[in-house]
Amino acid sequence: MKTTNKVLLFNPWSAQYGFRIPNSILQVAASITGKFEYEFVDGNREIDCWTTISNLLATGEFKYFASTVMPGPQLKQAIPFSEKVRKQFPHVVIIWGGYFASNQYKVAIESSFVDFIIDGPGDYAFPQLLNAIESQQPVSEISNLIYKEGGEVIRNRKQALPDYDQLNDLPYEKLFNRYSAEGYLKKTFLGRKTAAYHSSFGCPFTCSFCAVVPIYNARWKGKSALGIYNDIKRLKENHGADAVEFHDNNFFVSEKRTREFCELIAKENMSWWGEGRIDTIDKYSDESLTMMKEAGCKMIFFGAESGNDEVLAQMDKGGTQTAEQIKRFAARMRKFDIIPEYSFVLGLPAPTPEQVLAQIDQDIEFIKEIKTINPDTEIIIYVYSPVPTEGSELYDAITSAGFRFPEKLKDWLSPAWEKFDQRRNPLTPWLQPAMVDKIQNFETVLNAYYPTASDTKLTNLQKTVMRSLSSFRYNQNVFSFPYEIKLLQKLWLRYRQPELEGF
Ligand code: B12
Ligand code: SF4
Repeated sequence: MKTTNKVLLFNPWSAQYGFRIPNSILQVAASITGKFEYEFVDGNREIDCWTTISNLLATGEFKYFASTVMPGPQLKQAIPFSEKVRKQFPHVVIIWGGYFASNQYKVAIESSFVDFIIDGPGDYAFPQLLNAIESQQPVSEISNLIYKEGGEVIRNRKQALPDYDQLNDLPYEKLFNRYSAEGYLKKTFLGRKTAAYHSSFGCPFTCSFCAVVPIYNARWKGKSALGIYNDIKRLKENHGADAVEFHDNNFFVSEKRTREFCELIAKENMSWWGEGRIDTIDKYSDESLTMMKEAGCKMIFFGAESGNDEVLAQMDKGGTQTAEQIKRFAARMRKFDIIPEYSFVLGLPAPTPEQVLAQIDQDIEFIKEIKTINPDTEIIIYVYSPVPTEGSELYDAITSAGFRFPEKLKDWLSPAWEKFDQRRNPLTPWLQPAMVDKIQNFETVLNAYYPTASDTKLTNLQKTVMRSLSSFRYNQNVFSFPYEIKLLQKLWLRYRQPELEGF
């Protein structure tokens, strides 16, 4: 008999090149493996993605269109495709999950084309939802679920975080049968075939600007070191992976887990990268940092955020990070030859425009100081884009400064909101265009003066030319209209910009 309740798992387009293993839909697929039949569609790997989707749905075998949705570029396919599915295949149930869906759930569920939202981890909630629909049972008891009933938006309670080690194996083979593994294991500064892996839920901190907080409420749960190692070994042995990007929000929460992982991975001769907190890893012993270096850890991404202790206190609730520590830690990492990749968030609200600008200038000076302490430090600059953590001090500040999110799902498709998502040009009322220009021009000059070590395309000669061209501007703080630098960056195209590419 023909199956009619298959699930189409969709990863909307998110990157022009350097496609990553789509761990969100892969993990969701694992949750229904053996229970429901499914097919992957990865917008990054399709030439005519809508035709692929509509051809699959037209077979009549699919009852569910399930899409992961991050803010930014993914909305460009997630929104119009979901709308078209509703129009052309009205019997198909549309389910969204992922960071955009969970954080902007009101605007998404109020649209006429999203039936259910998985709020946070979908590992238990998704199969439960499908089972309930199939057996026509109520969904009111399913945790991590948002839906509409009688015109009212219902947000069910959140459940405890799943135990990563108890989840089904990730169905890599099924994904790689549809899309070649080669297209996902990409060349980076880490290795020739870099895999993307996600090994923990959430984060134990509550930074007031962060999108992880409203979803995980300061909870974190990691997979065991052995579990991570076994998966990575599988990717190495079966597909030749020689490096790993850890996509966890905070890979390094547990020093014990990191050390256990280092002991296991050291013999595999692989390079790896992950995201962590300065105040967490600064507590690691020298022995742990040595183990990490020897086990292949090349670079760590840190939210340095700001060089102002007051701003850090406002942003980093629950943390202990200070400006002094950020500087000291950059020097410490140099000793262990692990590159710190520091991200800064500039342009936070302040009572007057003068104060906003003064804060930007102070952060620029701080970044330059960090570069003097450890020139290898990679700097990533974001313009502050608020995430509504209702009740936080920062949320109150931004709403009283007049900031509002779009009221209709489709409004998120406007170019201005897309830029907002990419944290490049937020529509925040306290930031004047000249301030945004200053931040971006400084970044252009900085990137030219210190070309990023993770760029595998720029030659040493190109780097030297960039540095001499930008040296006057950098040293004299002359950042306006850096057209000559932009021209060169454009010429040597695809100059790597982690702030745009996501990493
Ligand atoms: C990989 C990644 C990317 C990749 C693309 C991913 C892809 N799918 O191909 C790239 C590098 C392109 C990317 C880009 C961006 N990203 Co991104 N990205 C991530 C990252 C690191 C991992 C995502 C992932 O694979 N997670 C692993 C899976 C297993 O976890 P998960 O997605 O949470 O999935 C679980 C649940 O959410 C749920 N679920 C998720 N999807 C679905 C779908 C269904 C149907 C169901 C039922 C359930 C479900 O169930 C899953 C299993 O429990 C996350 C952070 C993170 N740790 O998740 C940021 C993150 C999602 N990105 C973010 C952002 C903002 C961006 C950018 C838009 C901006 C930027 N500068 O970073 C850019 C856009 C760049 C561009 N191209 O212009 C933010 C979102 C913040 C927010 N406001 O909501 C995050 C949270 C990072 C952060 N902490 O700030 N990103
Ligand atoms: S430490 Fe990072 S992931 Fe955790 S709450 Fe802060 S910004 Fe978010």
